[in-house]
Order: sequence, then structure tokens, then C-alpha cells
Amino acid sequence: MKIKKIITLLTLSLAGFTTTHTSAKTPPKPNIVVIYLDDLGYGDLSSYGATELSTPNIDVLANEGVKFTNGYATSATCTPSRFGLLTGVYPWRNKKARILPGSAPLIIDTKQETLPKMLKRAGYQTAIVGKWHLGLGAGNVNWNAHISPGPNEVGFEESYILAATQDRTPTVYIKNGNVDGLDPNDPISVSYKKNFEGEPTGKDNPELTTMKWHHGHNNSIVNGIPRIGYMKGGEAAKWSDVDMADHFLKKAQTYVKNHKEKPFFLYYALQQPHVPRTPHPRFVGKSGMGPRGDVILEADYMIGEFIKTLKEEGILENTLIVFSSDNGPVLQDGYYDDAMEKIGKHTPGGVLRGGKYSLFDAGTRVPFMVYWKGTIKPKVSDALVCQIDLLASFANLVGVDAEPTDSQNILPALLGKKKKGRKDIVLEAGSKTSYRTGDWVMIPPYKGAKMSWHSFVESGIDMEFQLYNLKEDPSQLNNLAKSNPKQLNKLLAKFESIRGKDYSNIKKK
Ligand code: NG6
Ligand code: CA
Repeated sequence: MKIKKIITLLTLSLAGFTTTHTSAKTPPKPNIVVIYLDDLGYGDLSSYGATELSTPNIDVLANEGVKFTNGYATSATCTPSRFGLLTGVYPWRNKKARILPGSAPLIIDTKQETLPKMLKRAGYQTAIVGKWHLGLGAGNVNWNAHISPGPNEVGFEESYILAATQDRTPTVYIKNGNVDGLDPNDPISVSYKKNFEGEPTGKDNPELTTMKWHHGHNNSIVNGIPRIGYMKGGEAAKWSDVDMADHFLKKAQTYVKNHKEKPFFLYYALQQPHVPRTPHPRFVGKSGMGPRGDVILEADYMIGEFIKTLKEEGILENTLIVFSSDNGPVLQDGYYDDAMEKIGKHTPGGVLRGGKYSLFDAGTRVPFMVYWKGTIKPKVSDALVCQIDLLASFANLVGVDAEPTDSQNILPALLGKKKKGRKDIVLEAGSKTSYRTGDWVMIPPYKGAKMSWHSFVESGIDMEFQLYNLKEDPSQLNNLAKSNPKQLNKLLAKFESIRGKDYSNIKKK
């Protein structure tokens, strides 16, 4: 009797075990690739309405995936947006999350939660190829020794990066913390304070430059291009600007080929169309729009080649791709390169007002799509989605917990299964913030120039409150703050409940 009971119990529990085992859903572990462009605007792709430029390869991601019409970077500049993307934390919470010089220390705390760390916990292999711009080291970097902490200390098992921007020194690639191709007999020195004796600069030696600087970009000259920041030595390690896109593509392709047996996360951060715009000769003149158009076509080509590799390796259908940009578009950003002169009918921000650096929508609203061949059905979504949400959403996808941040799990929206994304979002340009909820956006009063002195982009700054309905007025031409004080106050209260009251740069009397 007793034995029989035990056997029954055992059978039952075994059956129970089997049932729970088979019914518990094993989360999918697709490869995850984030393709991130630098300064690409909402209107810069043919899939987002551009008529003067054709971007067929990126368009595949938009037209055969979920194309978001309300997709946002957290900020209108690079460093803060990249900080938000990787940490899930609003960049205005970190005072150091501002455009960084090439010599700046790492601004992500090595103990902090990050997208690659979370995916590593889920068993992913992780890597970054491309632009970093989140600082390196802990101050006073010795570029001739191992540089740490950096991407490898915040979750990336492998990294192949350019430290800051293409227009900033040091103009070398860094592979897992070491300058790639450095000759120890020709050490590198970098300074953002003063020039190294005897070294030519854009300011004093214009005869040595092939690109004319517009503002500030007149320090060390590398490959004929005057940069921001000074640098000496490291001749053999210096990158070739015209080959940069091909170079990063190769690294991304090699990574995929060598890591396809297990799930991987690849952050592929292209440098285009940030300045200096240096298309490879085979793309020069292709757009008829000067170098800015040419490098957008170049980036499109690279992305096409990258997707081809995924296909050839037989992993395209097992790879989820997110495509976006770190901030809105800018034409004049440091060099005379015909971007303004040859723009013609092209509108880099589409119907949106402003651009890079701007509190107006073109500053932060960017192309944003999620593509997963065979799993995601093509769709245009107007859900409000933001790059900070990748952390919580992908944690949900792969079945691990992410530490709490500002990131929200909006996976159903990202996969095109639900119309609703986040309810609201605090957006940022420089040190100033605005608030969007539903179709409404509110920009509080700030003191400052209405136009960027260097880039001729409207800043969105005003001493008066601004309130716009983006659905009816996507170009932000009708300020409804005065005519709709009720709505204004509603948004202001919600904004302050997240942002706090200490956001204004206007001194209280
Ligand atoms: C700005 C530079 C601009 C660009 C930008 C970084 C000046 C006046 N302007 O400070 O040329 O390099 O930094 O762009 O120096 S970002 O996309 O990386 O944020
Ligand atoms: Ca940028």
C-alpha cells in the first residue's frame, strides 16, 4: 500500500515535472544587432519620405519590419543618446553625459546595468564595432598602454571602436582597449588643451589641409583634415578616413561569421553622416548632394552588405535588427563640404522642425525600425518608442531580469504586436529638456540663442512656454501654450514629476 502510494506520488510529480517543463516557454534567443547611425535625420531615408536620395538597403529594414513614425533618441546629440541607449537611463540624470572630447574618461559606471551586460546574463556573446563616444579610461589616458575601463568593462566582450568622433583626436582605432596597429617606437600623445611643439594645425597651416574648417575644427591635421583636439605620433595606427566605412563593415562581418554558433549581440555604430564626411572614392558624387548625401549612400551600401552576410551565414531569420540614429540631422557641423549648398530639395528632417542640437522634434525624432525576418510582420507603427527602452524590452524577450532604470518594457510595440509604446518621454537637447506625451509636446521656457551659432539649426529655445500637437502640427508652427493652458499645465505637472523642478536655466527673481 505504502509503496503503491509512493509510486503514485512519484509518477504524479514526474508527470507534473514534465508538464511544467514542456509548458514553460523557452524564451527565443535571436541574435540582436543594433545598427546605429550618427546624425541621420528623420527625413534622410527614402523609406521615410526622402525623394532626392535612395537608400534601398536600409529601406528593406523599414518596409519589411516595423517602421516607427514616433521613434526617439533620448537626446539631440551623440554622447547622451548613446548613454541612454546602452544604460536605459535618461542622460539628464548623468551630468557627464554631454558631448565628450576624445580624452574624456568613461561616463558609464562599470557597476551600472547595461544592455550588453543584461544580454550576457542571458547567454549572449557581445560586441561593439564603430563609434563609442562615451569616454575611455579614468582620466589621463595613456594611449600607449592598455586603455581601461571602456566598452569591455561595461558589458562588451569584444570591442573595435573609434574613441569619440571622426572629427576628434585620437584618430586611431582601439581594439579591446589597445590602439590597433600602434608602433611602440612611435607613441601617441593626445591633448585637448594645447598643441605639441612643432606639430602643424589647421589654424596655422591651411596649406596642409584638404578640407576647410568652419568652426573650431582647426587643431591637429590628419589625412589633410583638421580635427578637434591635438595629437602627436602613432603614425602607423592612424585610420584612413575614406576607408572607415569598409573597415567597420569588415569587422562587423567577421564578428558575425565567427560568432554565429551561439546568440550574439552586436552594436554596429556607423560613423556616417557625421563630419568629416569622407566617402570612399567609389561613392563620391553618387548622390549629387555632395559628401553628406554620398556618405548616406555609402552607409546604405554597407548595411546592405552586412545583411547579405547574415543571409549567407544562414542566420538572417534568427537575427533581430534595430536600426536608428543618435540624433537629428545637421548640414554645417564644422567643415565647408557643400552640405548646405548642394542640399537642393532634400529635407534631412522631413517635415519636422529643427535638427541636431534642437529641442524641436527633428533633434530627437529619428528613423527607428525593428526588423526580424520571418517573425515580424511589416507594419508602420505610430507607437511612441525610445532607444532607452531596448534594455527592458529585450530583457523581456530573452527572459532575464534587467535592473530597474528608465527603460520600459515595450516589447509588444517593438515587435509590432501592439499599438501602444510608452506613455511619455522626457527629451533632451544640451542641458535642456522637454516632455512628450501622446501627440503633445511641451518645451518649458529657457534662456539661450534661438539659432545655433555654428550650425544654423533652430535650437527650439524660447523664453515662453511652447506647446504643440504633433499629430496636427508636426512642423511645430502653432504654439498652443497660450490658447490651451489646461493642457500645458497637465504636461508641465507630469514633466516635473519625472524631471523634478530644478531644470530651468532662468534665474528666479
Ligand atoms: C560639437 C562640434 C561638432 C560635432 C559635435 C559632436 C563644435 C562647435 N561643434 O561640439 O562639430 O563634432 O560636437 O557631434 O565644435 S555628436 O554627434 O558626436 O554629438
Ligand atoms: Ca551624432
